[in-house]
Amino acid sequence: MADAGMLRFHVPEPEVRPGGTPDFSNVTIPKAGSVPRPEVDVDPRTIRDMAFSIIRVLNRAGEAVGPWAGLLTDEELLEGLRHMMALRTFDARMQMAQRQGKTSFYMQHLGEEAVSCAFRKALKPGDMNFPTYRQAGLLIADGYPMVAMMNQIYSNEADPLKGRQLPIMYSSKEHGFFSISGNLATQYIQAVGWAMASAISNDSCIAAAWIGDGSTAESDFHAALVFASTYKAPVVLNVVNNQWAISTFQGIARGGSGTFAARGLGFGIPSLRVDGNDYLAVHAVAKWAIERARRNLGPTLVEYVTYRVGAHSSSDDPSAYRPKAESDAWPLGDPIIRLKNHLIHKQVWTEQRHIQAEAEILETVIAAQKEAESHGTLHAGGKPSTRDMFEGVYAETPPHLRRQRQQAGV
Ligand SMILES: Cc1ncc(C[n+]2csc(CCOP(=O)(O)OP(=O)(O)O)c2C)c(N)n1
Ligand SMILES: [Mg+2]
Repeated sequence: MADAGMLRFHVPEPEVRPGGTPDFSNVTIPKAGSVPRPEVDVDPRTIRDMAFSIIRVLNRAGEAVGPWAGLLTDEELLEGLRHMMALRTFDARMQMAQRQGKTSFYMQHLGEEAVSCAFRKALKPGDMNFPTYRQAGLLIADGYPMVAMMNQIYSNEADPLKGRQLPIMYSSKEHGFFSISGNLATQYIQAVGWAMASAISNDSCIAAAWIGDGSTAESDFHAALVFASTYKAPVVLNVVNNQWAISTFQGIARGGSGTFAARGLGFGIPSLRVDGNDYLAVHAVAKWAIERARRNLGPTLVEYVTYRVGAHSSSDDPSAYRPKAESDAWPLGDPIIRLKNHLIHKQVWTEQRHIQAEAEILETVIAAQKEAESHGTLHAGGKPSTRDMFEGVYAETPPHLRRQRQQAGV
């Protein structure tokens, strides 16, 4: 039969599978400092190529170079390093707590710490994030107590969310962290709506939407872009491309668009790609996008190019779908090591002080964990009251819930 009559469709496949040799030669990495920094009121049509490049500040020698460098003081950089180290240590302890049965579920940020930690420092109090489950750095870098996060993970008697949410789905209005939803992408359109509401009420607070590469396949992502571009909403549209969506590689959700940032171009939204493992670059690009929102210049789409080094969650085993050494081959390195090397290069940090800081941070995290565990863990100690299930949900309890509450005797 003639080939012309045979219809086909295409299923993208990752370059390498378990057992193969990791290969990222298809990921083009521009030199640090090589991407220009346009004015924030630039005509979006003139910067379309930025959706296909990668803004980078830290070079291999640990120097900060180019037009996006120089925004942070040494003190701010040292603080950033501590935030990322704290998040990594917190993750390791909580992952272990999950294995010990103290919580049912955990999700790590390994390799992606710079994205949420650096972005938070570019925001102002009152700004609102609409995060996914992989942005706990927004809380840590804003000084939200680790004990409160652990109480939530343990669903114990001090859980601020009273056991109503899956572990790690934090919520804190005071810290600009909107309740996480397990239904992926719903938060993206909510962020745009919140930003529009902020403008309607003549406020000065902006919104930040967060989504993973895989979840951009959802309709909500596209609907959010329509609203954001049409109404020039004061929102930053963040896409964290960590190469994987559980076992699905990023090529599936990206499809033919070349990059995730390029998705914004069809909407006339300025769209940038940034090295997600470069604390300085993430912060600089976040500042640029946030200033655009604050100055009523409209939305910006930012793709953070990073790599999910850990498993998707405590329920996942990545050795089933990708080579074990793939993370070692990732060409953008590790965000903590890169910032550490930069600070050592600047002579404001040493290997010795780094080791000491690791020990101090571990001690702080263990102390927080002890305190949280004194309020209970999944199967032991204090629990939220059954009563909490009925309270704080409706202004007036509907009759069927009143009946259920009576039956439960609470
Ligand atoms: C609407 C919806 N579809 C599917 C899922 C199941 N699910 C949970 S996480 C996930 C992968 C998301 O990947 P990505 O958006 O790349 O974020 P990452 O986990 O890599 O940070 C999927 C498919 C879900 N929670 N919600
Ligand atoms: Mg992903």
